[in-house]
Amino acid sequence: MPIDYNSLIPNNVNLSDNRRLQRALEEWQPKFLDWWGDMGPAGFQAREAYLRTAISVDSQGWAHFDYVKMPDYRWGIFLAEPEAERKVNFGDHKGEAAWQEVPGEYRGVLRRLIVTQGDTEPASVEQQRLLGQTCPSLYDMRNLFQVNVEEGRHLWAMVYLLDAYFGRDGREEAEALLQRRSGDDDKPRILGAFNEATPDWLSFFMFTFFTDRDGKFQLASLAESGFDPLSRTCRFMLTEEAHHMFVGETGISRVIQRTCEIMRDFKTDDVRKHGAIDLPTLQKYLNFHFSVSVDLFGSEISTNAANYYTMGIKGRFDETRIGDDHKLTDASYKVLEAHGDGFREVEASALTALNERLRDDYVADCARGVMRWNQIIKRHGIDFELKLPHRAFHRQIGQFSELKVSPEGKIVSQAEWDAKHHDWLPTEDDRLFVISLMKPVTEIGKYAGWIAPPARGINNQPIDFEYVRA
Ligand code: BYC
Repeated sequence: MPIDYNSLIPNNVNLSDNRRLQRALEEWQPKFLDWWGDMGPAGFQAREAYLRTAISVDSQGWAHFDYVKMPDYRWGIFLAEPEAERKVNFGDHKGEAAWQEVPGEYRGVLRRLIVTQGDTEPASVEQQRLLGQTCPSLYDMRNLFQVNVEEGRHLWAMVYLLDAYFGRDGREEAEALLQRRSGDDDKPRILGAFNEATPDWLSFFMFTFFTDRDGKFQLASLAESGFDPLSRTCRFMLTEEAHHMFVGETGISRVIQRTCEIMRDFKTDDVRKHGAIDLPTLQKYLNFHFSVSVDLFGSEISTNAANYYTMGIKGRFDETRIGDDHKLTDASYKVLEAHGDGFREVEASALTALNERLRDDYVADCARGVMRWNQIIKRHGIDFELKLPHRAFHRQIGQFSELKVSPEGKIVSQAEWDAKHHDWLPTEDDRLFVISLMKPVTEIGKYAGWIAPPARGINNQPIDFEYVRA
């Protein structure tokens, strides 16, 4: 079904046929716009940015590029096309027709998952709110705004599900999504990583690489859901998520590129005095963002995760491509546990180990990106390798949160942690240095000195295109 752009809320869900839902969303819309005005990109609401908007949800050319002021962005409700005869593909209900309504007994659990997912979207916009003011180029500023408006749309996606399927409770949750605030002591966002600050562009690129990638894996698992509207919503969200991870991966690639050029040209490791970010500092930022993002997968052993699966609500990554019984009642899965001053693998029930399995998929995906970053370093003939820290390093969630663990995976004493953690995580000095580089560069075609220009522009435009108009 095509997207209806004539109604107040663009949609491909026949909103005009459902007056109750339409009214609920139209009441929420001005509150969303107020929130966007207060918490969206600060200082740039009146500027025209070259943004893409969905015009159709099929794989061919759903994106349309044009200049738009962010408050005029056509946020709407877009679900991937339904799959004919779709089934519940895992858990106790495997083989039944996928649900078009919420099964009464799973209502609370489903609502909670949708709220948790929904909460991350406005949180990230809040975290990135001030970054436009220190952008390294108009190209980067445009990418930031693209990410921001799409996170806003992902919030719309979850609010649609809450309003359409959860009645009054859903409406209350939709309001609450606009009331919590990232980092707020009294009403913080739900998940840890979404209360961390994103004060500079290095953090932003790391966030879009590592934390948006959690989004990829969580959305992919929810896209397997037996609750079909959730599945279709997440499938379309995933197409937008890909660009966010591209921003992160290429952003860090460009930082590395510039650092390596300076190391090579000036024959020095001390690139800070040339206004670039040294590789050890990049490693520390990587350690930080990886560790807060692996926390987002929850505990290694989780009855919540087992229940979501058995209920048919949240599957595994690529569930339908896995060749097993999709019930997992008798299956096992290897998880790590602390042993001596290191770790060992033990067999756990595959159902309760589902968070860990998804984390494994995630870590492997991160490792591929880090390998591509290392190729840039290698091409410059530099002997340095970025590494993912051990998954038990710097954890706040799960069994490893009790331990102090080095990036190499050695369990260390509190005293050793205190002595070494400034080599492993960004120090106040590192953060101040990175922030000192964050001077806005807004001349067309110019790029800050700490980051290389991109290889190509957006939508085949040149890199000196006016991505955001003055
Ligand atoms: N911080 O059984 P456990 C994205 C809580 S990112 C704080 O271990 P479970 C995006 C947990 O809630 C994707 N609390 O975990 C990216 C539970 O609380 P209760 C977001 C945490 O439930 C960038 C307790 O600890 N989507 O889209 O199996 C920009 C024990 O729970 C954390 C989703 O997360 C944490 N890190 O799994 C924009 C998908 N971890 O029950 C957007 C939906 C756990 O004791 N969410 N807890 O009160 C889920 O699937 C699950 O809620 C989780 C946790 C995977 C997060």
